[in-house]
Amino acid sequence: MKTRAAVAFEAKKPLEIVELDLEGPRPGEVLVEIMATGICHTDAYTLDGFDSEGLFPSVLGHEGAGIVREVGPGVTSVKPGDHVIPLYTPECRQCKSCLSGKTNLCTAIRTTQGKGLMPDGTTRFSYKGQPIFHYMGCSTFSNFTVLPEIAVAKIREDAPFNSACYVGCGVTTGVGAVVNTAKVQVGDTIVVFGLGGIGLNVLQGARLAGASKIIGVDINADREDWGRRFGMTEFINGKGKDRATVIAEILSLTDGGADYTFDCTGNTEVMRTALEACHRGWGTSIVIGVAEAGKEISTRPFQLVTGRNWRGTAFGGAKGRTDVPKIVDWYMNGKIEIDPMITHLLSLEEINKGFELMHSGESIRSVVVY
Ligand code: NAD
Ligand code: AHE
Ligand code: ZN
Repeated sequence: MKTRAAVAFEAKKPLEIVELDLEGPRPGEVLVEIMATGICHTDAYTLDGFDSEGLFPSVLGHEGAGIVREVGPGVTSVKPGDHVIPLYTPECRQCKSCLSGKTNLCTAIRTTQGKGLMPDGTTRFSYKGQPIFHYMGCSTFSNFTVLPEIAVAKIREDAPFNSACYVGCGVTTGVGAVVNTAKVQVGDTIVVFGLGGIGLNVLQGARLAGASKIIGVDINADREDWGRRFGMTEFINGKGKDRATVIAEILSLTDGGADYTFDCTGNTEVMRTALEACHRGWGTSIVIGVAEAGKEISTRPFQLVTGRNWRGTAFGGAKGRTDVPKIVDWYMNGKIEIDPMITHLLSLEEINKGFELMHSGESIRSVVVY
């Protein structure tokens, strides 16, 4: 079949809207009509050439929601007509990682996914006879896409696609980092660095968990109002401030350091600040931001010797097929908010504008509606 898609032909170039050829689902795969997709900073990072796994030409996008239109042989867990969210972190429930009960990082198809291929080592997309790579196993910047069955979460049918798509990455990553990874408890103090599409969801996760002090740090002053809207109690404008100054402000606000800090910037200097702003003896810093290829984190080992913990999280520690439908329920029941963070609705033809709005700091989340 044919599908309209925004293709990343080259790094650092705008996406091009073209008609691609798309092969139907093979055994264990499903064809999904994507109804809406968010634009996450990770898409921009890959498009900008910062991803060590970045491949071109490819169909980016990993924050979608849609409807199953066809299933391949052997598919039993979903059927045509089901509403689903694609999962860049699948859940096979059979691999060593899934069975461990210790991680959400299913490894069943990670190798081929990182090479832009379906589990059988081939692509379903092509343009003028040339293969086009998949991205994060999702490729939601195409109106139709093919996914492994283990990489879709079935969701309730009354959830609007324009909002539900954000659960495919940003909402789950931010809220999940608080409730699954950090397991923030009532009364804990937390600091969020970077109040964008992910950071605001960390804030609302902390509010949900009953954190007593919720500090936000950003270099964009406009983010103060945004932060307060989602539970932030104090704001630090980090623009022009060195590490020692930001840490001193946090230590003074938290009686010696935070219980949990979260990096939602991808900046390795900020990651260090986030670790060192943790309380001596027990504070834990959680890396959510994705750093550019080649970047490394550093700190004095004494920071760890004296009891600070450095951790990371992908997809908020959520097990996709199990947890994503629950997070959609949380939204539908009013336990968490999504709609106010979706600042721009765009057509596929306007998708490059979504990247510009992100880079200029004007948007929280842009959603492309097909
Ligand atoms: P975004 O562009 O919406 O937000 C980034 C925010 O960080 C902005 O408000 C920006 O002003 C702020 N910022 C930038 N530099 C800063 C600095 N030095 N100090 C303080 N604030 C600073 O991006 P997003 O979509 O929220 O994504 C945030 C990061 O999380 C990205 O690195 C993205 O790749 C990553 N991410 C990781 C996961 C995961 O599973 N680990 C999932 C989604 C996104
Ligand atoms: N491909 C990059 C790493 C990118 C990365 O860390 N991705 C996160 C999700 S970001 C979503 O917006 C993730 O899930 N990581 C775990 C995984 O298995 O990819 C690189 O550095 O090579
Ligand atoms: Zn993302």
